[in-house]
Amino acid sequence: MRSILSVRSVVAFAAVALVALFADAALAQQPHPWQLGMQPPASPVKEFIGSFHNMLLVVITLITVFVLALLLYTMVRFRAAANPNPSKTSHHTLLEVAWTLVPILILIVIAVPSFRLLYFADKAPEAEMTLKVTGRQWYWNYEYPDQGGFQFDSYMVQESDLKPGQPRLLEVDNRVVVPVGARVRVLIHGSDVIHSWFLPSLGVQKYAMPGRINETWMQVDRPGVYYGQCNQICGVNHAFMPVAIEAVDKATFDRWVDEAKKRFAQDGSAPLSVAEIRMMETGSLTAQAPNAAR
Ligand SMILES: [Cu+2]
Repeated sequence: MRSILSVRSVVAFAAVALVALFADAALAQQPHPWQLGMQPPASPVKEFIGSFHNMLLVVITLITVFVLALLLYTMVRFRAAANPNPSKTSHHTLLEVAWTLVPILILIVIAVPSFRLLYFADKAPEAEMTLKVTGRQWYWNYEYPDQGGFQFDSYMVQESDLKPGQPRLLEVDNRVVVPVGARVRVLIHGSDVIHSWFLPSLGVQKYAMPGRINETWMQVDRPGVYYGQCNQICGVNHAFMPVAIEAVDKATFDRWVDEAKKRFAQDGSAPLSVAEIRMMETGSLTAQAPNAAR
């Protein structure tokens, strides 16, 4: 009876832990104090990166433990006191072939998934939409060429302007909005110096180079807000040009695109945020006075 109870309590604990895990995963994706390991994956590329990382961790742990064991064995077994007449052997054909071949085999084992990952992350052959990202000193510009061609700038929210729940140094005035589950081709370039568009939980990290367009892709698996940063030193305000992506369902995305197109056609101001679109649906905000909510 007692053992059944303990099994039950273990199952209950596991269930609570799982719920907590998924509840946490539904929150905004950003770094946390004392975080260990990488942020939870939210895209197929990041899933792949995670499993590749875990495989490498096993390989490197085995190698390190093996070398450490060899060192300890050698230090004890062949110490001067235990081994007063050292061997004069300088060559051992089998051993030399082995320590050449085994590392080659290990590298091949690593290279196969490594190249698969490189090619997987490189391009999305059947992308549903395109996002153009331009790095500037010191903010990002986003363009939706196949959604009407509108574009907008995205600046960091200053610390004094942060609203409750907005992360310091990560929140922006205009988030990138993408539909959940859609394959998004991302074209990245820089208009002044080299920047880098980095979104840890989506497995995206690409240089934004002047005079060149880099391509990658992302597919956000679940709704939420995902934070990233510029991670190529680009000047004095390098630390203050974060990236924020909001993944929403297709219907909300389409409404956001409609509003964004209208907004730019009218006065060139920023598009409605997803929060503002939701407020419009509940009637607490009208399309005519969008700036009132800002
Ligand atoms: Cu930068």
